[in-house]
Amino acid sequence: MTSTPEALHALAGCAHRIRRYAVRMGEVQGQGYVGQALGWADVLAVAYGHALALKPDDPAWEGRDRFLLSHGHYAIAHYAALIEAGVIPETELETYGSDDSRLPMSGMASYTPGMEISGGSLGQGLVIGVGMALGLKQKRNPAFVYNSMSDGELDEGSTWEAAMAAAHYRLDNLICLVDINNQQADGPSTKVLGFEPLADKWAAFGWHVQRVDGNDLPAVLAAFEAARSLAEPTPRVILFDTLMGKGVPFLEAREKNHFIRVDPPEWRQALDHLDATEPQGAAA
Ligand SMILES: Cc1ncc(C[n+]2csc(CCOP(=O)(O)OP(=O)(O)O)c2C)c(N)n1
Ligand SMILES: [Mg+2]
Repeated sequence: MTSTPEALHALAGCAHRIRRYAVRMGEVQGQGYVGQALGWADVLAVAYGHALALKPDDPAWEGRDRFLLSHGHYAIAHYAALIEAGVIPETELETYGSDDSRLPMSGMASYTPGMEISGGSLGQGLVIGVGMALGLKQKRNPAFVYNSMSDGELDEGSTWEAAMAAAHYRLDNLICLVDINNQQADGPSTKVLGFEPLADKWAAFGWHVQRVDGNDLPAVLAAFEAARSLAEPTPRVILFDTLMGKGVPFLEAREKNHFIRVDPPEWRQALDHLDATEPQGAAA
């Protein structure tokens, strides 16, 4: 896909619907990790609306690209993307977080089609991703492994052990996507444990690095394309600077967005804000 106006318009529609599905799941439970979903929606739109090889009717298809949700608390964002991709029916979002639902509050591989790993304990995705990427290479399977992770997971030693191993094994089929929203449960990520200069750190670990605005769709699309087409035998990381709550002004303005609990009418207001800026023809 080239970044034609039509292609970008289609991706903007994907991102809009992903945001809407996430807010509706927040409304179902009255709370949730909705700010992350709004901030990460543009990256998910490019992943699920363009980059990933998958068969919605056969989520376990051997040739699929693997998308690992390392930050399991972003489940709401991932469910929204799986609905957009046609893996999960839209009506199922009404069950979000309830007993017997396939959509529990944290990502669980055994519950949800299209969920490759169980999350919750942060810093595990890249470790698993290294093993998967190595295994795919040994089987001569050309699929990519995408590890989706948060900036809080940069504080985990396991992330950097895995980064070192990925470069050692020359895993050019591994693409790590990091959400730099500069937020954690305990405050701004850079105040919890400083990680800059982040691009230099990944480069020093032997990775091909890009850092882009994760809410700028053309930039996100270009970064995915560059990561996929690179000829060098190195793993690739894309550092995305994002804004939590993106698209809903009263959420964007909140200082703490790690876990959102708002009054019932505010979920409707959030949907109204999204719809007011909806790309034409993007309605679900
Ligand atoms: C190994 C581990 N340590 C601590 C936690 C508790 N915890 C849950 S979410 C979170 C914040 C992590 O930062 P990030 O994912 O960047 O937060 P967000 O951007 O979603 O606000 C923490 C510390 C955990 N889930 N796993
Ligand atoms: Mg964060």
